[in-house]
Amino acid sequence: FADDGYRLWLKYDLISNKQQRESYAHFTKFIVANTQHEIIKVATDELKSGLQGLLGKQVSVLSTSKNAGGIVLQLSKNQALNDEGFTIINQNGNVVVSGNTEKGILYGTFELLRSIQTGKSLANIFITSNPKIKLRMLNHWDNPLGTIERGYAGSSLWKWYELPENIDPRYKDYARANASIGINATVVNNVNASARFMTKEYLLKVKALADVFRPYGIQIFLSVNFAAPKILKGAKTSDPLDPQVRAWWQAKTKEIYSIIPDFGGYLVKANSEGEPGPQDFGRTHADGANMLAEALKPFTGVVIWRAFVYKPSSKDDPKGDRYKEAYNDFKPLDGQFDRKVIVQVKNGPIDFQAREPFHPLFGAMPKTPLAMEFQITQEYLGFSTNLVYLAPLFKECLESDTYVKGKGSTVAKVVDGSLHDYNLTAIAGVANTGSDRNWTGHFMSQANWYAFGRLAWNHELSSAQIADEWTKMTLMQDEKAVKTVTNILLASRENYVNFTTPLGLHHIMGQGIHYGPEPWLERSARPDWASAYYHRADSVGLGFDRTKKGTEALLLYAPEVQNQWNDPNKTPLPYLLWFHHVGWKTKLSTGNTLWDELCTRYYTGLASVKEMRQQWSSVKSNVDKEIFEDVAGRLAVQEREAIWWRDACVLYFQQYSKMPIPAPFPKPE
Ligand code: GCW
Repeated sequence: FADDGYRLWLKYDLISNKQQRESYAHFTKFIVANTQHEIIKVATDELKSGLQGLLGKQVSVLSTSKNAGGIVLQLSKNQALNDEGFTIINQNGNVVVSGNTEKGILYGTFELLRSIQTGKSLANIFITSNPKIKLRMLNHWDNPLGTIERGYAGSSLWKWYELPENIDPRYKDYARANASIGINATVVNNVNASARFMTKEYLLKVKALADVFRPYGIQIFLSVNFAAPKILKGAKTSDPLDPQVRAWWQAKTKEIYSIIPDFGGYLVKANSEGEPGPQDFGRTHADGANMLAEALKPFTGVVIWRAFVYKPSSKDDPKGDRYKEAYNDFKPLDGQFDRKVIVQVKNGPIDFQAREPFHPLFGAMPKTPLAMEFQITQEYLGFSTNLVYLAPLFKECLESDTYVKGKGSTVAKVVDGSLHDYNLTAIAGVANTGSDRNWTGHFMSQANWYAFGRLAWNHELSSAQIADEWTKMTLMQDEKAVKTVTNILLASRENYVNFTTPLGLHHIMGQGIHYGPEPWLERSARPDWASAYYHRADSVGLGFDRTKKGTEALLLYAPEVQNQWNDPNKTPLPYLLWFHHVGWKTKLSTGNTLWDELCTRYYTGLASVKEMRQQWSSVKSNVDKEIFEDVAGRLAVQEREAIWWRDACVLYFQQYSKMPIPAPFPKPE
């Protein structure tokens, strides 16, 4: 039947190769599982329906068996496993999936299905796997009225007005998809939070979702509006040091746990972009976070406090730079946060650009657990008309070396707690899901949801492996076609960087909407984006000097990192204009002048989109018609947009460089 993308990577279509099917049949004569437990029950159901689809056979579920040739789901006491880890081994002729907890078994079951979906042999299967990070979460920026901030895949999945009575079956499919990639927590409402989510009316709706997610090992969190006590008329103020306010949060938290006993905790955006926060009362972020931690003390929940803060900087301050603001606000608070607090930091210092250096807070707060916040939704990466596979972006940040405890002090090690012995560890992805039939708008963006989950579980997986898995599970098995699709995926992010913000340009997109080019923004700039803030083009050159001569943002990093980026002649080209104002005629390592290289990137970026279109055409016969046409159509839009970006940026910057577009490139139309 026509595939509309709804089933994501959990497609379970019949494996076409008969021999392969039979090799699996050998190990799937029965399933042994204790289906009394709700988590084991959903694992078993998934396994049954997966095998039914993939192998075309109905497998019965037994409570015990002495025979060989089946799949056994069992609890273990294995010291090599953490709470959610699992092993899959071939033992006495059975494929045995074990975990020390039911959740471990659930994740192991999905891994087993993935092994079959990607054509791996079960004969000598031997897998031990532990998640490296404790809380692997999605952050939904979903509003109570059904819109999604920066969402490009329709409206919210959550139908608040129908809840709690009506349970959309899609909630369960959402939970299945997340569990299959190890996501174990979700924040269902926007960080620009409505206080409404703290009312009993809404808590009952949230509970209905929590009940659907629980058997899939997913905990619910809520974003809170810091001014909720006052807004909901529970107190005269929302000052975190006011006893009435503290009592309000304590009572509210108690109420939440009486409704949702395994509630995960609070996510807070405070004193950022106009949201209320402790600084409104002369208090610090630590005062605010610690007050909520106190309210959560009797319970298991935690406070996740976001570090995404910046304020309008004065046009006249030559050192003013948004790059430094979160660092300046939070670094001095290291050591002051309650043990229940995690500070959540975006991957880069500005805002989810197509390429950013890692955030200088990573490694700078050894006494505070820091969570990673990635954005899966493509706010600055072409919404859902551009094909951009994000695993390379995520990996680039995770693998960056902070050097704070010598070489090898990667961002990943900060986030997984191994560098500074953080106990609480978390990673969040701003979700790209919505009510579109295929969940993510652009069909290929499903790969980004998938990749986020896989990397949250194990940041050591490669972008290529994840792309390969996803493609095989979601699109096709044919080796050649798989190769073509994974090539498209793997090149896509660099292509996007090239035709939008090459060489370390950033934040030159349309104001407000964050779509398309608007490098001329400074002419109408918001005060906080002031003074040609981000590209700083002038008659001399291009780029933002963040060295000692400039805003000094570079000084926030360890000396080894500064050394990598201090000297414009040595700075890797992808980061060049992040840190330096480079003369138009300066020769780069490519042999081109800055101007010629800039043009080359914009032109070749466009050429690479044309190439992606050709590559996609070549797999037409391997892809379901509906999906093929949809992706092909979006790639055509992407080409139009790449022309738009190229022409806008080349012509705009040419006013400053006053140099001709180099041969052999034609003039923009
Ligand atoms: O990226 C920016 C977005 C805002 C968002 C903010 C944030 C939720 O443009 O829409 O608000 O970041 O992360 O808080």
